Amino acid sequence: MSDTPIEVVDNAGIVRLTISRPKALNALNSDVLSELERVLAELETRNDLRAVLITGAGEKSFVAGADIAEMRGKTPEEARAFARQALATFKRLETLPVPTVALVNGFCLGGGCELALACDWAVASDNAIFGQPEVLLGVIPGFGGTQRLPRRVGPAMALDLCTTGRKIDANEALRIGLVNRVMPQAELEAYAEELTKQLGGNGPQSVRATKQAIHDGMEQDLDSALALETALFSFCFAGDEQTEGMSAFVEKRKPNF
Ligand code: CO8
Repeated sequence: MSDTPIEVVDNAGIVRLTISRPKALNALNSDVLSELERVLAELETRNDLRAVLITGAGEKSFVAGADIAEMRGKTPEEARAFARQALATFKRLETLPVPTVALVNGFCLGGGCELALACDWAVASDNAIFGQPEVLLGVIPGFGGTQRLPRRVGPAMALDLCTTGRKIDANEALRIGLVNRVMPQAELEAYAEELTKQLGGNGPQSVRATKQAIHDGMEQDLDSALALETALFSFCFAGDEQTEGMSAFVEKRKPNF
């Protein structure tokens, strides 16, 4: 087990974060959340950031939830503070200006599923297990699950998962739109590397603008959101990236972003 609960590997702006508490199946305790928030606060200031991938150490678990042992004795006030700490951290992840990818092996439960929901992409191995089992513990999802899950999979399926606490496999997660891709475990790493390379290789300004248009637009009425799209679309014509992308097409070569 590493000394720090978050391992950071930076490959020219494509950053891989690994939550590393394998003995507790990478469960999120206050230390992990504080460290994750610190790392994300640094990343959000970086202009050279291209894509962020987040995963859990080992092949058995992405994140098996919030740390139940730590939560067990909390008062309502302490529980609120813990939930707020996680919500603030996940918001930082969600609003990073670049694409974020949850790379899910094994258990992705409770706060782990909520962590994946705060990412733009989720790619899972065929051994992945998803669920919001909080009702089995006498609580409800507290790290955004009651709000991000229905936005991702619709209210009927979110109510199904959150009120039964049942676990679903990777293929059901794919079918309901909780994840984007499912891979045999042996192929997942190579796929995720290829995906982040592809995301990182596209025009960084246009990728950031796309994320902003979709995320911010989803919070607005349609006319305002379309106006936002137009503003961001025209903004793309103010930099070098559009000139390079369109010139490369006309000159029958690959763009150099
Ligand atoms: N918290 C703390 N420790 C955990 C957790 C967890 N969420 N999950 C697993 N562990 C620990 C186990 O206690 C065990 O430790 P030890 O070896 O010291 O006994 C170790 O990880 C290995 O786990 P198991 O022996 O249980 O492994 P199995 O393969 O038998 O089972 C499971 C794996 C099915 C994943 C099982 O561990 C399990 O059910 N874990 C709990 C899953 C869960 O309920 N997650 C949701 C937690 S609640 C939540 O996330 C709510 C978020 C919002 C909170 C709001 C804050 C106030």
